[in-house]
Amino acid sequence: MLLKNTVRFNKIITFEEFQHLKHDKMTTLSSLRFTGMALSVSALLFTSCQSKKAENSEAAADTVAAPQKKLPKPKSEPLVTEIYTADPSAHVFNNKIYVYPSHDIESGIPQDDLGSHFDMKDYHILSMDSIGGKVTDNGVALDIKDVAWAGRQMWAPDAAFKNGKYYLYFPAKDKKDVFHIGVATSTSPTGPFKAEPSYIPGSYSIDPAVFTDTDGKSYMYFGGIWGGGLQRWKDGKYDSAGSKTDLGKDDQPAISPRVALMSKDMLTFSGPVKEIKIVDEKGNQLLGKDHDRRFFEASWMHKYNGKYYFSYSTGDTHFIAYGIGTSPYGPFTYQGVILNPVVGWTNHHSIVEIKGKWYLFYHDSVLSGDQTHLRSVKVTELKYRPDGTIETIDAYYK
Ligand code: FUB
Repeated sequence: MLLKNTVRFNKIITFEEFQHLKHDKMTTLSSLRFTGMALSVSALLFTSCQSKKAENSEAAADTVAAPQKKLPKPKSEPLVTEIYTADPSAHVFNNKIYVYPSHDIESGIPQDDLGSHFDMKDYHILSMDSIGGKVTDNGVALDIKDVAWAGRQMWAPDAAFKNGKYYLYFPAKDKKDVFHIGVATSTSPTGPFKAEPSYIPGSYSIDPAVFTDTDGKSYMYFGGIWGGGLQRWKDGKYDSAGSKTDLGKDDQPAISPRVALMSKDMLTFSGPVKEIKIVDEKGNQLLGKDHDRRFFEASWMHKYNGKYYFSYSTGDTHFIAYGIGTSPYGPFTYQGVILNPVVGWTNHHSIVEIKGKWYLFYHDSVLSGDQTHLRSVKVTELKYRPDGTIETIDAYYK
């Protein structure tokens, strides 16, 4: 009933207006539409007292905005189109490429700032022999009904190979509706995976990314603010009355992503969870108000020429940004943007070297007509400049 009382408006805005809007709330930003040089905004206004006539004329718009006309022309196509996929974590195991994505579905949950509309229930793993080659969807690898501790929302996963086993790491809300990170194992990279009875002790929030260094040590990077709830975790303790967004302290250091050393069996953390510092060129931590650069979610770690590259999404400003450091624990000095905003609210990626070339796996919502919770995984080449910085990628033709 609430969403049937919906009024939609369209407007052409200037680039400056767009920059301003980028800092607005999720519910408005998710409906941004790009139209070449101009940008079209389709926003939803919720009212509870529209006339009967208005209710009838908008009856078709009672879940999410219908796919709308002009979207920018993408440079890459979805890896698969039979299902919606997002949050791709790509790996090469035994010379084959595996992508561990979220499996987006339409479950009818209305959109909100906590991401309740991302109501995923299982994982499918994609595989291919080469970039541009045939992509196989290997079916359900893990279903939420087979995870004893999980209540809802299977979000962005990652995977690792060690000890002759494959490990699938995944965030989900527990039965008390708080995000933690689980692990499941398999003898095959495509599953099926068997989940451990409980989540990883000491784990919390979302978006695990597991990186194995050249010395064989593995680390999990994790965390996400707003719906991911990282702002509610201080010193490993959960504050159920905490903020729904961030700390609300613009001039204090922004909330930090987390890292933990993995145990040898890859099932637990073997050291304390640590905070990661992302700093500017003067060594000062990025501040809460620095929405264009501060960490929001979607951690990824890769190593290039002996340096550690920590990349992440800036969330409400929609960039994939990165910093470089000399230790897997940071600090990481902010360098710039790897991927400009894509169609859809979220931006999430992974970076992997395949046969001597580097690739960025990412997602957007072009295939679903800009429905922000129905995304598709894509891939494009990533290039380094001679000084080791990364060339910014734009996923669309101008
Ligand atoms: O897919 C659900 C959430 O959206 C992920 O966990 C975030 O990184 C964002 O992509």
